[in-house]
Amino acid sequence: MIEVWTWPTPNGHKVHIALEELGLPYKVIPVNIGAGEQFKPEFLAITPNHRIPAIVDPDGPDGVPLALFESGAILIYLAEKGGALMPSDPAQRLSCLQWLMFQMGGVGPMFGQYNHFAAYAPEKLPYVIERYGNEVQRLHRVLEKRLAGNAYLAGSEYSIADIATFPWVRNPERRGIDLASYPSVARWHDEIASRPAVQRGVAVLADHQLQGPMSDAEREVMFGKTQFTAR
Ligand SMILES: N[C@@H](CCC(=O)N[C@@H](CS)C(=O)NCC(=O)O)C(=O)O
Repeated sequence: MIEVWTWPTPNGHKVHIALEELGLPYKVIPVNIGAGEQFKPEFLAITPNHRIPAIVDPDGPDGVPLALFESGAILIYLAEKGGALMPSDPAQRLSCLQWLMFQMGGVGPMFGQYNHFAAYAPEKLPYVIERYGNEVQRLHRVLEKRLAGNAYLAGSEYSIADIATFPWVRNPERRGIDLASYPSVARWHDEIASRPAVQRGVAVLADHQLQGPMSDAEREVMFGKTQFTAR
């Protein structure tokens, strides 16, 4: 059974949703990133980047066990293994990969930086918050344009590109986004949110989600010396 080393964050949710959509059996191994479990030797043996998600598939390619990190690579692997969630038409497949890369290189990092500077940074730096806030709005405009003319990001088929992007677009109020300004993104969001597999995916470890402000100890692990110690 596939082991999923994970935590209930947008990057973790991508993998939970894909596994639920594909109906692949999996075992959740919680990695509490606020408590520093991402730095434990057993997790570092799977991913040198000490970030969730990561998977271990004892039945990898050619039956050889496989450890994999980076949510985009994991989604491609799972889609290929499950034989779904990636269009087979060559042009649509590339479109799916293109929007997956757009999420991995744009939406994820930019929304993440916005969250950090707007919600967690000890000092509120107007230039930085404005820069990432503008980038969040710009990326929503790109999604809006794409989804105004297409049912899904890859084109006509629901795919791992949607699964990668959805967890970052949900809870838009956290990013100062009103989806009423992006009607096609709202239509796409609501349709995906209503899928039973998506609802099961975002419920994984939901009871572990951070409630209220971060403690000083969590802050130190995520943003202090523990995070940046050479390992
Ligand atoms: N590019 C990576 C990003 C993974 C990532 O940033 N994961 C966060 C949670 S969403 C994490 O593990 N953070 C732990 C930390 O910052 O120490 C991916 O998509 O897998």
